[in-house]
Amino acid sequence: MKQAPKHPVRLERQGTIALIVIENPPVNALGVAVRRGIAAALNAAVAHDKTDAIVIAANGRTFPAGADIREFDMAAQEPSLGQLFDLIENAPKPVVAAIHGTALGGGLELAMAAHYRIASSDARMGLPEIHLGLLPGAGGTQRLPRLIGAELAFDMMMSGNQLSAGICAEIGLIDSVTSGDLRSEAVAYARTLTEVRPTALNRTHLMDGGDYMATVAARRAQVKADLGAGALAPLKIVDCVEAALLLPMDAGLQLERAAFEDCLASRESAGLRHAFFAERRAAKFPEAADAKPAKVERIAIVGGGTMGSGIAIAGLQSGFAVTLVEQGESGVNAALEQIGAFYERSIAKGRLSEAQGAAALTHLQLTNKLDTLGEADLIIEAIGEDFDLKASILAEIGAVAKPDAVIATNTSYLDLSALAAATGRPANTIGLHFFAPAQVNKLVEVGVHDAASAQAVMTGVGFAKAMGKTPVRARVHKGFGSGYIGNAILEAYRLAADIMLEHGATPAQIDGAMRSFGFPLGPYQIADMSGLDIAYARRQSKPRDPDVRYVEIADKMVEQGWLGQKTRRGYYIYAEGQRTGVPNGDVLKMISEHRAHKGITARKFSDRDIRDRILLAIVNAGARLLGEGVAARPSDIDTVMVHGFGYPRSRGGPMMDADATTPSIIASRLSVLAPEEPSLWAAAPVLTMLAQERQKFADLN
Ligand code: 3H9
Repeated sequence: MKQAPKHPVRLERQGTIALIVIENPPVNALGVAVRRGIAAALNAAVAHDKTDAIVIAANGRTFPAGADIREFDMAAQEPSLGQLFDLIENAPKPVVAAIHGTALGGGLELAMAAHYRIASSDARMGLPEIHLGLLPGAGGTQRLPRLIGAELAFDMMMSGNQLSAGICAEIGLIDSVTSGDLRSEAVAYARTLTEVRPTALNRTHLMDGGDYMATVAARRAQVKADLGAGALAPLKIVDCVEAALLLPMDAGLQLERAAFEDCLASRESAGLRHAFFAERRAAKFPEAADAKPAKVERIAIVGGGTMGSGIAIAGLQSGFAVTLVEQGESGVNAALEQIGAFYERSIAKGRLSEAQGAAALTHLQLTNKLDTLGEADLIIEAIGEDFDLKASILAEIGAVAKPDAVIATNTSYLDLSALAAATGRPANTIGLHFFAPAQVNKLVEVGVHDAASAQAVMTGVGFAKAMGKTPVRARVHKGFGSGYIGNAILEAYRLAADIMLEHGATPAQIDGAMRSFGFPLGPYQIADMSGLDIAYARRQSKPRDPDVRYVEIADKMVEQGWLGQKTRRGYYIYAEGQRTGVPNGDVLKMISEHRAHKGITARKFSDRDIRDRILLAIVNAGARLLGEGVAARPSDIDTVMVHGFGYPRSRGGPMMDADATTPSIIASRLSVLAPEEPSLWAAAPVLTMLAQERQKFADLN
């Protein structure tokens, strides 16, 4: 963990104005040293008889982006943010917050405790605590409704969205916006101030709650209906706003403090905070020590199907020039239709203006000529999963790409080393495995093989980050055939589920059990959505491991032409145009015939049995990937499962969940299941090691 600078706050003077400058890179988080520094500087500034007013500003990227989240798991140290903000609010001389970058969470609460606020025109403000399972706990829930009214305060706190400086000025959250030099404008503004503006704390009267009580009741009902009674932070936000309307400030602050502590102690917040840091940790690749990302301006994508078009859209949306190569005129037209449909939808929904949509499309070049690839800095092959076809296209790409271009394949399970060799320049070739829909899903597995150069890997990482994606390193291993991290785990997940189908559970029961755990969809709903033929082709393309049990049910369905939603018949039957179906009785009949044929007697599985077996298989597969060096850290697996497969983010991920149970209990529960299917449930060596050493997966992060 990085150490905060020893003196992260400086006090300067510009005539009669005292300037308190925070400098705690990278985001000026309000850790203990910063809080102490601000308090000391403020006291000194107030004590100085030549001080007329005080400006609080920050150096570097941003005004504080919040409390230091890393401190939440440590013992509290004074002054707390609440104590510091009381000090600011009660200062006898006017205090101005000078905001640039992103004033978030505790950073915005700091600004609200000041008497006046001025911001750069490109600054953004928000209270994103809800994304961490928290609420603004340093006065935000009390000061914000008093400044902008309960309705808008709810919107900001419930969504966690950032608002532009212009909008903040319109709604009364800040006093002034400048496109000039913020620091000098703030000092000039401070010189005009003659008095401390009464702030929330100074108010003796209560806020008039009468008009707002219906709003509060409606918000509470809405949260319960949308999220259920277990949605701690949203419900507590409603309680706090209600308190802001009905109680004096001090009582409201006390209630907020207790509500914040409750949220902080919740499993949900621990999971969300873990997910936040896991994503950032995942983006740290060891190759960064040896190389920096090369500049990427033009990307090219070969293959304009759903995946290729999705990557093209993601590229356009992030400001890259994009060449999309498809075969023949019909391929080009189909890709254009998909991309055009995205922009039409986005414009219709008001997410983009017509001008923005049209401007993005001017950076798209659609062609059927491979020789256009010579201009691209990064070329992504995104055709179907057929090794020979991919190898021959990659060879053609290798022949025309410019010498320093990076070539990437979007394969999800084919042999990356062999595909890289096919380009004739394996050092420049990596895997970039996007997840559908690529224009939305943030996950990209960066496939690393023995011959790949650090430069190529880092260029892939830099490109993924520039698209706002979360890159996760996945090293190919011997016998690579099940995919990188995500698909390898999904394979274990499905096998655990299929074994239960053979033994008496139904697809709907398994799907329901996994939904009740928090997955948005169960495994058979996903199979129907993806198309059963895709996984079938993958199974057919590789030799079967004789040590791994094979369940033929899905193969039999494909042979019947039941491919899922695309044929309106899969594990479920779908009415025309519907995406949710009813259980397919023919599949249930097929499963029971299959069971009889194999001589298996059906037994009952409770929802808990189902979840246990699947979750144990997932954790064990994750542990195996760690042992094989495919995944670098347990938290990378968590990131992949949360983004790629809808593992509930509020649980952090499967490896964090396993730590909560403890690896030794996981190992002993696995030992009960292992005889049924050792390939799935015999504890992986890493798990056994952790159990023996009484360690946790987190120790390997
Ligand atoms: C809060 O304020 C509670 C209060 O209401 C009440 C308290 C009592 N703390 O994201 P990036 C690190 S809760 C510690 O890659 P970007 C981050 O881990 C907080 N560290 O950059 C990373 O470290 P590393 C409410 C933090 O430009 C580095 O900074 N605030 C914090 O893509 C760069 O981060 C939030 O939830 C933090 N608060 O995005 C805001 N924030 O270099 C959370 C960041 O070692 N932060 N780091 O990997 C963000 O949303 C983004 O970081 C931000 C910059 C938009 C600011």
